[in-house]
Amino acid sequence: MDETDKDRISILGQIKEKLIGRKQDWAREGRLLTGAAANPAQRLPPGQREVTDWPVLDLGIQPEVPRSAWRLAIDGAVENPVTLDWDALMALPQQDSVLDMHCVTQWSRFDNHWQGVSIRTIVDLVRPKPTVTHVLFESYDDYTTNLRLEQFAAEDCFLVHTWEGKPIPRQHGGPLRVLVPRYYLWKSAKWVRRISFAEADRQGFWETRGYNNNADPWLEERYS
Ligand SMILES: Nc1nc2c(c(=O)[nH]1)N[C@H]1C(S)=C(S)[C@@H](COP(=O)(O)O)O[C@H]1N2
Ligand SMILES: [Mo]
Repeated sequence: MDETDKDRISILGQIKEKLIGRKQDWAREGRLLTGAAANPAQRLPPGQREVTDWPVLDLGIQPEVPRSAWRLAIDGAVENPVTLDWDALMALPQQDSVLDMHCVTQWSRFDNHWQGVSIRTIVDLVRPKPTVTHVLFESYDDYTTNLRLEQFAAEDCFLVHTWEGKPIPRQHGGPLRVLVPRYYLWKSAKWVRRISFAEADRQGFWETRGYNNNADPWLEERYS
């Protein structure tokens, strides 16, 4: 491998059309719904079970993004759009957090130790205009997902690069992924390459395929 190969972004794998179709069927059929909402004080949301491994879920494509080639654009309706490279990301204040994950396929994983940059830091850096209502994420595998601004600007939302003291592995979205722990995990974009602040909502990959736009696990907002 020469210098240029080492610094190149490669896209490994193939889109799993069958798996995507099956998940769309689940949404159409309302699979896995218990019909019982719960208070977030109950740690395990309704219809979920705790796992101790960490399942991998994606569209079948796992981009390999070397840190040297990694860039994150944060733009849209903001006063100060930026494109971060790895050094610029690491120069921002770094924080530790311990947060749970809840996947719509029914697994929840507790007490994950993360390191990364708080979304509060990102918001202070780019300064969204007062008219911003939504955020759209775009990833190196062309995955997209969307949130309302107040879901994303919550104090438990982070851009994370380290899990349990080690770099987040490629299959889980390394070098950098979003973590929005209060909502189903499809809202947490892996391999994120662009975060755009917007004055209108634009639905993402699963949101346009029958999955709930809000995605609160305690309200069992699995499907739309
Ligand atoms: N870029 C990207 N992010 C993604 C996905 C994806 O396919 N591509 N899948 C989502 C879904 S459906 C889930 S459940 C979680 C899974 O994260 P994990 O593989 O680290 O468990 O990532 C979310 N973020
Ligand atoms: Mo998922």
